[in-house]
Amino acid sequence: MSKLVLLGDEAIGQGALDAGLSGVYAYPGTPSTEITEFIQRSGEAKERKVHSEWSANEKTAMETALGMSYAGKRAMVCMKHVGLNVAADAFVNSGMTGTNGGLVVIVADDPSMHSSQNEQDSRFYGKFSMVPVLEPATQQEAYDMTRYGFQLSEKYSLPVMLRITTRLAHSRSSVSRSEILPENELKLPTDLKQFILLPSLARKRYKGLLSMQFKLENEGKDSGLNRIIEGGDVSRGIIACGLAYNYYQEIATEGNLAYPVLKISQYPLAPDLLNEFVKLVDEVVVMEEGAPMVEESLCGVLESSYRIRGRLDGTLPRDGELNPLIVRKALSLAVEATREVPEIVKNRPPALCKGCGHIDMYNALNEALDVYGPGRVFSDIGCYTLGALPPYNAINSCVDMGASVTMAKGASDAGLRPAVAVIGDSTFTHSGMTGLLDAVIENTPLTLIISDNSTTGMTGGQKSHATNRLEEICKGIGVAPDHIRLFNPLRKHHDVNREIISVELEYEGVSVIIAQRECIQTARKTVPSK
Ligand SMILES: Cc1ncc(C[n+]2csc(CCOP(=O)(O)OP(=O)(O)O)c2C)c(N)n1
Ligand code: SF4
Repeated sequence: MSKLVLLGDEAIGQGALDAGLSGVYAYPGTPSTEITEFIQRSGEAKERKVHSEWSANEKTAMETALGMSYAGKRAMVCMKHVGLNVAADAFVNSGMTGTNGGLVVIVADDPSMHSSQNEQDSRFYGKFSMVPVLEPATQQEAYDMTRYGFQLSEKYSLPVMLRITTRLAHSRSSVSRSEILPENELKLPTDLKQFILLPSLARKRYKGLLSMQFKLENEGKDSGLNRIIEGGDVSRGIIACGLAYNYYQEIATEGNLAYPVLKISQYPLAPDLLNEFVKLVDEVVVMEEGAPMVEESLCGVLESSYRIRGRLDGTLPRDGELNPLIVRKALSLAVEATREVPEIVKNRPPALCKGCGHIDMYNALNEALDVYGPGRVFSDIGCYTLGALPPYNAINSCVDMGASVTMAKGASDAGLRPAVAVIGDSTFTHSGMTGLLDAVIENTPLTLIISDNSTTGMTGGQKSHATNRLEEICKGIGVAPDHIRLFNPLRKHHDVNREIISVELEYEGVSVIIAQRECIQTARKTVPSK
């Protein structure tokens, strides 16, 4: 079969298509976005009519994929790590229902928080849901493990998580393709009660899930994804998980290191494999991206005198992503001086694009709030979060998608007047609408500004479910039509816009202001070239 040069994300997209995928469901989020975009661009996917529209959020994506699996077809869900918090209810319970057609859940973690609020490690979700987790070290493995993930899912009728991290997602390497598998036929589950988690049925399913764990541990050995690679220097052994194996390989080749290695790419881990490995060596260094999950589990298993080095004892930093330099230091190897980062590259904080509508919205809001003093604007996640930076200094919170509306409601309940929420259009349909319903039910005094640029700007301009629907949605939720106000955030309308905000800030109920102007980046792309 052919060879391609692919990003880790693209390798997953191609791997899924070649494994007989029928549908991908996703909400954009760095570093996972390019998987779905790859499938959306693929001619083969179009020809086969593989479903690939964006979902409203990660929970709806996870549930829809579970529905496709119920109908016997192979489905994939893609999200960034914090998206798994949103999808967690569906994800954990999909371990309980099990699957019919193969179901692979791709979760892209972001250690070092290049573009995220935290660096949570998704392997923990796999562990407490008791579903298998795969962790590729290279783009080729990303391709192969996506395919294997569908096989494993269909063998055990369980969802399988594939966890990647930023560097693997966003770097390229050559990938050899395997033969293309046909999609599954539509086929209902043999047990039509399988997906009904009534307590009496759920208890049985849970026992089944528990009883599978030993077999799943052995799968990691049988598949060869967890394996011991012998080495002559047993003074130390390396346990390398996922991408960390790639980093270790790089410096081991350079430095002629001969430590035995336990390569880990599949969870749950078999305790006997860990025991077999630690017996071979005097001490182990555990290298893993994210949290010290394997390291902590070893600490509970091995004799207290055994030396385990890793993120917990400071051999590797406790936070942030790994890289070959960090791995060298951990193994006490000489570190060559690296080149200074040029001044022009340093200190380039992100900024709103010149001419962005969010700027004019914030200028009007800041002026309207002048009379009340600072500290009353709850915001959300998107390009508009950059309103936190000078010269705007316009917002006071950014916690998780949707939290602007609900935090403003809580502060209003506490007596803060005025309480303002600022949210983007895509974030509003992702998880702001339910918070607005809470406010409407109690007629909580708050002003919600939806800064509507008709796109999902921050992740590269994907379609927004909100486009041309916001007014009707807000009416449908029950906001009084007189207090749904629209304006165009342009400098020439500044005084009118500020006045609209000032009036609504005084209203003792729910008001929504829709500041509507298309993102200049997407507008530029849609202007026909001459
Ligand atoms: C749960 C979750 N999913 C996805 C993301 C990634 N993400 C950050 S901002 C954003 C889109 C924001 O779009 P919108 O609200 O329209 O604001 P804009 O960037 O267009 O101003 C997304 C998808 C995230 N941070 N959290
Ligand atoms: S990408 Fe669009 S929404 Fe984001 S800052 Fe630039 S113009 Fe504004």
